[in-house]
Amino acid sequence: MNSQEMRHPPLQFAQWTHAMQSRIEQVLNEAMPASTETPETLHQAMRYAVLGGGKRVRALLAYAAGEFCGANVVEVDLSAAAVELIHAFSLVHDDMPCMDDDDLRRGKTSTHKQFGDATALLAGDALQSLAFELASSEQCAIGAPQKVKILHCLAFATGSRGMAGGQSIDLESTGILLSQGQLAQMHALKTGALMHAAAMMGAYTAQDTDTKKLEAVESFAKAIGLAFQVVDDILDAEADTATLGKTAGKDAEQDKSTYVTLLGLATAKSLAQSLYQQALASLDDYKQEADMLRGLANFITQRQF
Ligand code: GRG
Repeated sequence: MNSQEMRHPPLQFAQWTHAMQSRIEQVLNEAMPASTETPETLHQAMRYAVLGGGKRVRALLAYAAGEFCGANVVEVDLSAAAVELIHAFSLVHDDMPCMDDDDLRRGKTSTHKQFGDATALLAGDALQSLAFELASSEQCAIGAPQKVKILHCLAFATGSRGMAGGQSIDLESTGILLSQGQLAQMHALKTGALMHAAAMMGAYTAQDTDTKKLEAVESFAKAIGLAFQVVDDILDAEADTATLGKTAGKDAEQDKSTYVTLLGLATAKSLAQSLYQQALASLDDYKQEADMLRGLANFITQRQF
């Protein structure tokens, strides 16, 4: 694979992305309680936070890793939905005044501004529970051993050694200049852990995936998870609020260490490029079965929002 070719992803990847984004929207729509079901306000807030927005990168990672390992797309659906629900839950809580305090998310008013803090808190909690309910449900048509691995992976990535831990470090680090190593560690937990889980959940869906393939997914996910965050820092510094659908320049405003403040824009961009190459290198031993993962690496590093 010539990595330069991947800077212009084949049409096939664009079509696949579109199809998978529509698919996950439908899976989530059907899996969430109706807004008319009691308690209506809570269910409306949950649906508001999840549906009709977001790039669905984590679901795409689950689907692409599943495809790479030979899983059937239907078998990946509920894992992909679970990881998107956890992500949406984290965004709802992240936007609240006690965390990052932001009024805008995915181009619309953030959930706590729309429904109030108490309902937003409950909606986040309920989304987290729904994620585990779906991934463990009978409709999730995979074997019990795979299900246990998937649930363990998602629980670990969400907790204090994953996303919640990363957020805690983030809150404690405001106004403090972190080293590049400390920054990478914080992001590996806050953002990387869930991306890693998404990819591994897709991979675990397939039966009897060999260790070499699992290691390839693991090393791909680690590189691309960090690349995602480096690009996020670049976009926070360079893009505008309308394009991002969330408040731009937030990191500087809150005096946070970022890859841009630490390395400068040009070096941060080179780092994103080298992590992209690292992610591709994890897949060197594989042919077309890894094409959607390769396309996704390109999508993540070239994104504009
Ligand atoms: C996990 C127990 C527990 C509590 C929540 C609030 C919190 C702890 C964690 C926050 C984690 C967080 C918000 C990380 C930021 C990750 C990030 C870069 C989000 C933006 O992701 P995109 O660009 O968003 O994929 P879309 O809208 O496209 O889905």
